Amino acid sequence: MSIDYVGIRVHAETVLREELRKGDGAWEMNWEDMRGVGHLTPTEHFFVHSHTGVPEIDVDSWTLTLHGDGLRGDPVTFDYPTLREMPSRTVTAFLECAGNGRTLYTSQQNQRVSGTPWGLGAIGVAEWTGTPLSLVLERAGLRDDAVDLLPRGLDPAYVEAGVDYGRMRRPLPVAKAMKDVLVVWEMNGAPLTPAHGFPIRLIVPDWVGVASIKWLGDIEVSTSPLHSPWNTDFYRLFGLGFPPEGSAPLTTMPVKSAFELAPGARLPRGEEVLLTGRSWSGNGAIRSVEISTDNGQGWTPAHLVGPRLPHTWSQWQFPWRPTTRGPATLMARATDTTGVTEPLGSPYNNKGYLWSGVVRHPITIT
Ligand SMILES: Nc1nc2c(c(=O)[nH]1)N[C@H]1C(S)=C(S)[C@@H](COP(=O)(O)O)O[C@H]1N2
Ligand SMILES: [Mo]
Repeated sequence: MSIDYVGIRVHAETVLREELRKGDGAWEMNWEDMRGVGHLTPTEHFFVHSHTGVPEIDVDSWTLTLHGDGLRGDPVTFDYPTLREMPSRTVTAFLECAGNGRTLYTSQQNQRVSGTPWGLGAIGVAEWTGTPLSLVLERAGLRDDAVDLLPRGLDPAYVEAGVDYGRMRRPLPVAKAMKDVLVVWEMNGAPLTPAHGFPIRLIVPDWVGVASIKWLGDIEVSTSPLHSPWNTDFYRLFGLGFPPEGSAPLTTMPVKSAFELAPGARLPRGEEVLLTGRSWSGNGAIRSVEISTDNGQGWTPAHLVGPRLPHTWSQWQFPWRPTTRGPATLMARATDTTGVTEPLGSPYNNKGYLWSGVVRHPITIT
């Protein structure tokens, strides 16, 4: 089924699946659905994380306004056709929620955390097409002494426990904005779907997903540091071992690995299976991946296939013949080009952000 949405045909499923599964505007990718699929996550499988609801935006009257003391002059407004005529770039990049893997704090470390109960599927890789934010900022008259931006979404205000936090907005340093942030209108070769931010969103490569503001409406440009609840109250590490105000605001996503296999999958004894999966890191490309089928006693290199590039995942394969019936645990650990390897555990923080430990993937040999 498809429906007409402000002149663009999209799968109704893409809009409606937001209501499904995790509730609360959260929809998770199933890792087993990525097996045999190629490098990109098909849009209909891509995870969705929306804090309030999907705004209905009329693209003909939609505009993006840049304003603030970090501009040389008055506010500058861009409409949709103007943006789309700017020089464009297509980048393959992962987008991952800061809370991806949150349930592992509880299942593997017996710790209590709060937030959307993601497994490992709050990640996807897409081809994003848009114009560099640096060009938009230059056209708007960016001052040399501007330090922070505050991109803001057009979705309704976020209200939690009776507190109105206002519309989604998270400070973004000018240095990151000038480096590699894209003002995006296409995902996997098609206009953004409503769930993923139509008509325009940011993509902030390698950083926590919350930085990639959807349904972009305006950007404050400032010569002094900016704050919003999304870099003060949320998206910092809180808990024992962290200062009362939390860690520094979260930026880069840590290295992770996942099998393209359902948790609890059943594999036949004595038959060779090709285990497949993907590893990624916000620090850079993946250098190597190792697999353990015996609870982490022995580790054997997996075979990396396809591109090994920064900002995206690397796919890998590992042929394996299980020999003993019963429950078993598969583990994969990757090392990125900065030399960081997934440790066995992840440092606790009470909102369960930035899971970074090796995942114990339960299976049964039959
Ligand atoms: N305006 C707006 N932007 C947003 C959000 C939101 O709720 N509103 N959610 C953020 C979070 S927490 C994540 S993880 C990503 C998810 O993007 P996706 O739904 O396209 O996968 O969007 C980010 N951008
Ligand atoms: Mo998120």
